[in-house]
Amino acid sequence: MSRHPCRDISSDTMQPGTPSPVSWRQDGDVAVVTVDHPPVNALNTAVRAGLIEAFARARQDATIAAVVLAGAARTFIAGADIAEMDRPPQRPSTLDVIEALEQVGKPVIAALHGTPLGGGFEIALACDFRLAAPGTRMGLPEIKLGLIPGAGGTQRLPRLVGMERAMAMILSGDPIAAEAARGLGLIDEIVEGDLVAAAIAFAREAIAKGRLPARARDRDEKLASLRAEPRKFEDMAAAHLKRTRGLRAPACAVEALRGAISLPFDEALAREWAFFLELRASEQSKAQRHVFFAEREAAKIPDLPKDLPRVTVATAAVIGAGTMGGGIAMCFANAGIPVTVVETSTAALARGLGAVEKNYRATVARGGLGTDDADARLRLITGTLDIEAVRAADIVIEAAFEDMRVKHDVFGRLDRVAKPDAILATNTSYLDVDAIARPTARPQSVLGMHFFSPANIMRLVEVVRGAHTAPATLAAAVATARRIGKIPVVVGVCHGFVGNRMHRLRSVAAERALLDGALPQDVDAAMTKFGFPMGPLAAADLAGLDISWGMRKAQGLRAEIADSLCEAGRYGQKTGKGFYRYAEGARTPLPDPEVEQLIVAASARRGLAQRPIGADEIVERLLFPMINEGARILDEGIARRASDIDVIWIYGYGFPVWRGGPMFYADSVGLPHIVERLRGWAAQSGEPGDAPAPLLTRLAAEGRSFASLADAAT
Ligand code: 3H9
Repeated sequence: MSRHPCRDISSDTMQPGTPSPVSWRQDGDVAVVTVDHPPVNALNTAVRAGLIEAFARARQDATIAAVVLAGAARTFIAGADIAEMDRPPQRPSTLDVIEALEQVGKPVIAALHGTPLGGGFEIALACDFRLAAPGTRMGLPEIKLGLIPGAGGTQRLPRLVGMERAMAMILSGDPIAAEAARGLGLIDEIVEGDLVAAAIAFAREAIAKGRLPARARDRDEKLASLRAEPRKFEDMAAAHLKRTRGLRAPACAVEALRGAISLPFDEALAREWAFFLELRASEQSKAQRHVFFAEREAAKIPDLPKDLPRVTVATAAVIGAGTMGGGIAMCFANAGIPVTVVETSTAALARGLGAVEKNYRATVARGGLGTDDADARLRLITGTLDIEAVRAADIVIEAAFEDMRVKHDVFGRLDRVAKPDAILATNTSYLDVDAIARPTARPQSVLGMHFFSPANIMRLVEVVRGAHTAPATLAAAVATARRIGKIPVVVGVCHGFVGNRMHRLRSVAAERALLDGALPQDVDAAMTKFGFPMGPLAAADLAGLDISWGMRKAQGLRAEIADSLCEAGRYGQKTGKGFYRYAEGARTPLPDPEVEQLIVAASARRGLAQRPIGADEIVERLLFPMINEGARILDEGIARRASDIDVIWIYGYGFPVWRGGPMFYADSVGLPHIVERLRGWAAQSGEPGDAPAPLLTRLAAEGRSFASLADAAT
């Protein structure tokens, strides 16, 4: 009878005649079991069934004395099949696989390469020995999907490396390199050359020695002392849980880990499994799984010809050494690509490069980078006042002042000096990319690459495809963005593209909520409770209110409250006053009675009656108009997929990943509810722009969701 606790899940039989993704070959008395299920050997039902069959055969076959378990092609097993998780769990489970493995009764050696992750790493932890190829990165990333390890990871890992390391690995989800794993005793040997051949040789030695090490489940030496000092566990857990507000998985991970010191192994395993099933069915994990696939989908541009030449960027140039230009230059240097920064004055160049150096030194001081690494990166960044220096660059990113005349001047010069096949990108956040391309004789080489601030940290890049951008330029820009560690999302040309266009609607809605009676601290508290790391008004204070004021003035627009604040010299944190006040040198927003008076006066001028507004209403009022704009953006083909909009908001604007992004969130709320609310507000305001967008109305009426939409054209 099955020893583990997942007996209740339904059983699935493999389609007869389907070739198994798990192969078996014999090298003398060593069985080599190989998982071959591209692209990453994910543990789907067929892989699990194949592994159980192979382990049973190894147990029964008297000619077999040891087993090597390996992965074909690019990696060992990279975890459970995430795509299967939207369906009910199927037997056999990964726990069944591990039970079969532990019953082999002969040495089982895991031959690890690529990314042994999640369930794949958990299987490896149950093996008797683990060898790894150099460069292997292994770990338990389940937390990033709103899950916890469900196949013994929370029990075997602390037994092998101690609770402190195990908790850090499980709660961060970050993988560790083979060398670090070797240091922790997780890996027996790092093997250069033919990994499987080395594992077979290792197996022969193990057979010759005749004795197996204690299995991970039976080891206790790394946990015994912690049992005597339970306070230590609580302190570790509290430190990890400090920053996980709103998330269920980290709390479950801690509880499952607690089982490793408070319960017998099998009971703790049952508890881990129960948490895993709870999380697997949770809205938070569904949202995070959606984001996992959305992020990968966003990089796909289906209408590009398949046979485009591969462009490799060897050198880059950035025009402008301001905050954005410096940050973008760091992205290239961090990826090992030499980059030239062009400025117009010695002072601006010195200031910009000085800021970059300060940034690297701060990272070194925090322990995030070695001094040698920082120096090497700094050496890759060269400053110049001579635009001729871009001649060698494969990509030029313009990060100059947001003014069309400045952009025209820069692109006119770039056209004269850049090499013929260089990518010419603008980092504009709002301006028309087609207009920016106009002074060049090569609009096919021009596009937008909109980085987010701070550019060296934020992962999003909106890649803006102009009317004349050539497919090869677009593909090369997307590939370059990925190479420098960014998440590129292709968008079309419109004012503010996707992110800032929706963001403007949220700012307008926040203004309206203030005019109707909410206080800045109410708005921000509602949005941080929803899951944003910072409220929109505190974030506006941080960015500087004068920037959007300037833009509104240029467009003849007015924001009653934000403009009144600027007129009173309150530009945000930089002046110590904005929507909030700030103590000298401090960044904590403090409610300010002066602002309250200013809001009441603005509201009275408009003849509005103020009333208290609850947190739920604030969230709806700020998010639903944004979602409505997202529907228009989709309808116009500015974004290709609803999920692309989700990726933009998660990686560019701090939308909580466990809500899945605004469009996924809209689907989870229900589109009819959003349409009803928008209709109500539009009736009150009388503004036609507040009415529900045609696409949103149609989907709601048809009982459909944003997720049901096929690709739109970008
Ligand atoms: C788990 O294991 C729970 C356990 O505790 C079990 C409990 C019982 N499933 O990222 P890439 C696809 S939870 C399905 O572009 P890379 C991906 O969608 C799981 N599909 O490549 C993409 O498809 P497409 C724990 C997966 O080289 C293609 O593979 N494991 C999975 O940049 C290539 O992916 C994880 O969380 C999967 N597990 O990075 C690992 N993984 O080409 C998640 C990938 O159609 N995966 N795909 O777009 C990763 O972190 C990265 O994909 C990996 C490769 C590092 C493996």
